[in-house]
Amino acid sequence: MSNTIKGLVKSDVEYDGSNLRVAIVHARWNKIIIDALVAGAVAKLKERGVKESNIVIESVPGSFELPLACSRMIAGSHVQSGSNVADLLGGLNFGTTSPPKGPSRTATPAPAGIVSMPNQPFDAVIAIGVLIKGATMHFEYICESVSHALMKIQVDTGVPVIFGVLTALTDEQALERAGLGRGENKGHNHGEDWGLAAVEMGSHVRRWS
Ligand code: DLZ
Repeated sequence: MSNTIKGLVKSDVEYDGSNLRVAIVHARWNKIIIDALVAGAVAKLKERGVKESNIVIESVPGSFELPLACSRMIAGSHVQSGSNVADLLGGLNFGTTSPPKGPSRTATPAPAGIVSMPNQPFDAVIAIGVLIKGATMHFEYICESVSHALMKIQVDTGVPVIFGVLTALTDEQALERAGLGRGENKGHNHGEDWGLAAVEMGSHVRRWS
């Protein structure tokens, strides 16, 4: 039994994601940790019934770029394309050697491995980044501005933006929050919580609308 009062209490309701469309936007800084978090989020989305074809994944260089990417993806284009889940998991070195796919913004027929997505608005967006404190003030500025900007986007648009940005003081803290701890405590993959939060919030917003 856990002896801590901290943490997320599991919901009594199993939210159904089978009609939801969810975007994941992730930074590429600290990629080993990012990959685990994205995989955790995707696993929970799928566990809740979100179809692979309704999960769109895009990458940006760093966490500072997440708000703009979320904002533009929500605003959306008529036809949006991005890496599908199978491509992404291949790019995460789970068995294939296919190169990671970058963002794509074309409305022309998609090349092999890129799927054109139906024009259904996103029910939730998960913004995933890993910020690890360094020697300068960069960390503080990026943490502050990104968290404020992501909150503003969800309040302004009414589309839930799940805050999947780890703000860790050490490498070890970040690894543990992705379930990759190097000691006895492997930690917990917070990406899983973010996947569940996206389905819960996406479902709530549909009900509230
Ligand atoms: C510059 C920078 C630094 C120092 N650290 C991180 C980090 O730990 N995690 C992260 O996601 N991005 C970092 N970046 C990159 C910025 O987020 C951004 O990509 C660049 O400043 C370009 O706008």
